[in-house]
Amino acid sequence: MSNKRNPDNLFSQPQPHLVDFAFDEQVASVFPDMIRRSVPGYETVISMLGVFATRYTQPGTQIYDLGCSLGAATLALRRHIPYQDCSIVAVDNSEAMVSQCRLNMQADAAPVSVEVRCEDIQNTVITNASLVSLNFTLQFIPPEQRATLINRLYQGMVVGGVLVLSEKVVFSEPSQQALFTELHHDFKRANGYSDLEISQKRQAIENVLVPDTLQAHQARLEQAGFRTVQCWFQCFNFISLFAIK
Ligand code: GEK
Repeated sequence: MSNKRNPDNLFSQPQPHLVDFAFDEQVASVFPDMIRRSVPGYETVISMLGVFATRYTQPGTQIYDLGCSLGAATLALRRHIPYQDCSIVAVDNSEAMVSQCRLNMQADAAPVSVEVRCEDIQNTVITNASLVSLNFTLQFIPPEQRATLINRLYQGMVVGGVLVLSEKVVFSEPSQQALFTELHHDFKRANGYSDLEISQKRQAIENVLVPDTLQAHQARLEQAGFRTVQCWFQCFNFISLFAIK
């Protein structure tokens, strides 16, 4: 991964006509800085994907990183897959993300092959998968289409395979929701974002990133047929689950 870390100041100036957030060229160029300063625990989740890869990938299978952005999760997986006959399919529907992700994969020397595809993950055919990563991506899929996607992932996985699902979540109890939102904003403030940046980003993303509750995620995974569903990580309103077929 390139060490270049352009600072995210996309929302630092007042924007009278805020448009919905999009993963365009501008966002791709500041993305590593943006996601680390915005998602509490992001680095931990990325590095633990390597631990899941070591334990759960199986020889001769495929590994999918759905919503790969610049490939941080892809690289964590790639560097820890113990079998050289595995291959990774990394998918994102943002052209700007995919072109930089391809360069990041070329610059990395790990032996497992990676195909980076520009497509909607809802159209990605999943077969012979021992590990699927949805690292902060399902939250961008329209809520009514999420169960269909999770069911399809389950169908395309081998027995014993793992789905790692990381998400921003909401809480059904209003005071809990308010408290975790405040703590998340405190985290962003501590990372140098101003109140203006926090509020403009919040407005721009609210129609685009639609979080579910932890319980809704667990129920959806269980309904798809996963035999073990565990929440292994939480930092404020960000969680990660793993589900074994
Ligand atoms: C990481 N996993 O660094 N099809 C394909 N890609 C999509 C779709 C879709 N329907 N919807 C959104 N995306 C990464 C971080 S970021 C999370 C993932 C965030 C892509 C979108 O283009 C973006 O690159 C990614 O999902 C979400 O571990 O920005 O909060």
